[in-house]
Amino acid sequence: MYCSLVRKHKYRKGDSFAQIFEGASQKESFIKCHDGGDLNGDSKVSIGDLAMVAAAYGKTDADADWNQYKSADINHDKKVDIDDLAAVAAKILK
Ligand SMILES: [Ca+2]
Ligand SMILES: [Ca+2]
Repeated sequence: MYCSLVRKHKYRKGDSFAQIFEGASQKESFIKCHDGGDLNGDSKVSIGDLAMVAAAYGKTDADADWNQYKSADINHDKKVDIDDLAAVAAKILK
């Protein structure tokens, strides 16, 4: 699972420290997680999913057939590379 901190609060010039701390609180920020890795839809992450990422390896959103490979882009950085392979491999080992 990939998680990233999303800040909803936009800091403005002149914000007090109190406002900045408030903005950084749980209420204004949240962790967004996307669970990826199950590419073939069998509800588990296994070697078959890893093979699908491997098959899509090197694809980017600049490729005309990106739509058929984008599910292999586990971390949603618009390319399928070693990071995605590693993410799926890590899930298999878990
Ligand atoms: Ca699977
Ligand atoms: Ca990626």
